[in-house]
Amino acid sequence: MSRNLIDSIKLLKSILSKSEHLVFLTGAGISKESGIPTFRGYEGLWKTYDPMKLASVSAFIENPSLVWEFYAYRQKLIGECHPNGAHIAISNIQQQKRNSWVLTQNVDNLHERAGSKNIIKLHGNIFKVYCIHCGYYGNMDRNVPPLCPNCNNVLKPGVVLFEETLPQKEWTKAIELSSSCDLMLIIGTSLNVSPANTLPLYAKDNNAIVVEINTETTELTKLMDFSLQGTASEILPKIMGLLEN
Ligand code: BV8
Repeated sequence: MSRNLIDSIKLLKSILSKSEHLVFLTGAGISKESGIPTFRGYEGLWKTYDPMKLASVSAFIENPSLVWEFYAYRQKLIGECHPNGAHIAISNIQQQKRNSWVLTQNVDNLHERAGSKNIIKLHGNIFKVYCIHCGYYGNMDRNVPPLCPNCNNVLKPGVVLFEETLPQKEWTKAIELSSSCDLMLIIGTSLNVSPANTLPLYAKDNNAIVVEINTETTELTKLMDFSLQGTASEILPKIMGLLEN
């Protein structure tokens, strides 16, 4: 870890200790070191696949079997992965910052499995299914594509697809928390996808300190108070360490 990065992290010590309303905003990058591919950037899923053909509502209506091939592949892959040091560090920070929340764009449940509390899943859960015809919501079963037990239509993956609005309750809560936080740690997200990418703006509007932790710069790096360049599993345990000393 570079000297500059270590010094930047140290500057966060008093900010983190004083924070009373801490929010984590996470994306696919935090799960990369658990073996789950990101969407964009080097080796990203969208370099190989077209998201609008595999992860959008129109794609699901037009060709549900193709969408289910993609989601069954990701369910299998994610099912074999485990939380990494970054997920665990967030869970440990939350032990000391009881009023902190995790707003995640990820659908892999790794924050839950790392022991985090107060989690808002902005884009749903890949192990759930939903019926767009009758509203049935339940766990994925072995059949691909799964059929609705109520009306026998093909069920949709329990994730928010492109062209699909985010769950109202979760979205409203995410705006409320982002608008009232005093510190937002933004980890492993390209901030490409709306409306999740507007949450740092709500935090900034409330004069919160916003910190980006990413291996690259993003669309909003210029907006950040701190931009810590490195991997989440390297940086988050160091940030957790600030609370211990
Ligand atoms: C909505 C499904 C209203 C779940 C996902 C034109 C037509 C239609 C829609 C739109 C349009 N233009 C804009 C839109 C809106 C659209 C959108 O934002 N599109 C973008 C691509 C332009 N948004 C929507 O459709 C949303 N709904 O707006 O409803 C509406 C209604 C009708 C019509 C229009 C609008 C729904 C958004 C949710 C879509 N679902 N996935 C799944 O399969 O997972 S999005 C997908 O991207 C994932 O959910 C993912 O979470 C999300 C965001 O990506 P990131 O998490 O940021 O991941 P990414 O790979 O991009 O970046 C990883 C980062 O990590 C990188 O910066 C990398 O540098 C970094 N990194 C890598 N390794 C590490 C690391 N960092 C730290 N450590 C490491 N080791």
